[in-house]
Amino acid sequence: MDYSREVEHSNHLIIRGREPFNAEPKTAALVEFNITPDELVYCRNHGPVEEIDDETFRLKIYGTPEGCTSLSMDDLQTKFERVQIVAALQCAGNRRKEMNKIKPVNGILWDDAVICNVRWTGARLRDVLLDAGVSLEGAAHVLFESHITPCQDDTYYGASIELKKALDEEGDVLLAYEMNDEPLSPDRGAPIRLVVPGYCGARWVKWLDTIRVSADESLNFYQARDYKILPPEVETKQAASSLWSKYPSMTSLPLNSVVASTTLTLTPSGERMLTVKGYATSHMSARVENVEVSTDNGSTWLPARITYQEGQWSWTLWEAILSNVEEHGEIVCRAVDTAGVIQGPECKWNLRGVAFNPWGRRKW
Ligand SMILES: Nc1nc2c(c(=O)[nH]1)N[C@H]1C(S)=C(S)[C@@H](COP(=O)(O)O)O[C@H]1N2
Ligand SMILES: [Mo]
Repeated sequence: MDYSREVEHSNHLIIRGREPFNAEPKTAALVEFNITPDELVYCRNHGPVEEIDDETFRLKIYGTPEGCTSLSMDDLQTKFERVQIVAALQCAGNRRKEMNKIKPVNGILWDDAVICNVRWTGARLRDVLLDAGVSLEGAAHVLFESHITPCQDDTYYGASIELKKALDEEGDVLLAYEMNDEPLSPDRGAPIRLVVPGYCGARWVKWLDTIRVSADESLNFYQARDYKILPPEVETKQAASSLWSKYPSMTSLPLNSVVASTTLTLTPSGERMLTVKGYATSHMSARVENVEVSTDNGSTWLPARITYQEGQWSWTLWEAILSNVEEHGEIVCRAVDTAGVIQGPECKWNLRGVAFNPWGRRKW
């Protein structure tokens, strides 16, 4: 693959791979911001990151009365309502390094910072599909493709979501052209990236150039033969090869929480205080309602204070201040959602190391 036109990346990230460029920030730095600044947003790529000329760029939409319609960036930015939403973007492989300790998994050994929370601006996918007059007869899925840049495992990067999510007025699926009120950077998929609030990062196609509707899901590698939770007994790539089609592709990630930082301080009277910070995310069917922490491995829990949550799709930031703690110990955290689901202490192993969500843990 040709990486000669690769753009420069943020130097605030820990590099997990150079070609393709894969990197994440330090988790402790990440949770200091409600809205993640661009230089702390992780980069997850299956191919080179290139700069696309947005003057000549056109987004193709198939299935219109003409067969295919194409939109320029100007069309997208002026003909459709400009919609802004705050949404967390999280890679399905977040926390993979921890799952790898149970038994080796396939994939980049990500720590727990392959997540960000930013403000996206763009046109609603719904508005664009309806305006283009796409025939929805027999359709159940919307397919997204990026042919502009190459990728590792297929001839193009592709994904799909259910038509229902795409057309849902509250689904907030966007064709985004700005992040944090700035035009998208090449790293974020400029000029257009799909934003699917509540779904794992793999569906948020960057450098999006083609949209179509279909009765079936995308057959692209990243939809059909990756990003799936295989049962624990599937232990090798070879065993997995004939099984991918039997398991559903991932949509929303499960309830999760992570301890991002611990700071020990001494009060004037010599008492040790521990400040603990972290983030939590929920499955899209609910919101994080509260987060609890424990210094005795879950025998007793104390409530953390939620310091940030915004709209329907943001992450949740939390903080807990514990007094009179030992000099060293381990803090664990768990999230509870509005549907009453409590994050559990363990999570089953799976070959691709996705959706890892046991209690968060950090030693101090
Ligand atoms: N075209 C394209 N889109 C893509 C990818 C990719 O490799 N190519 N990676 C996906 C994955 S797995 C994730 S987690 C997110 C990462 O987005 P980011 O690099 O902006 O953080 O983009 C998704 N969209
Ligand atoms: Mo991902």
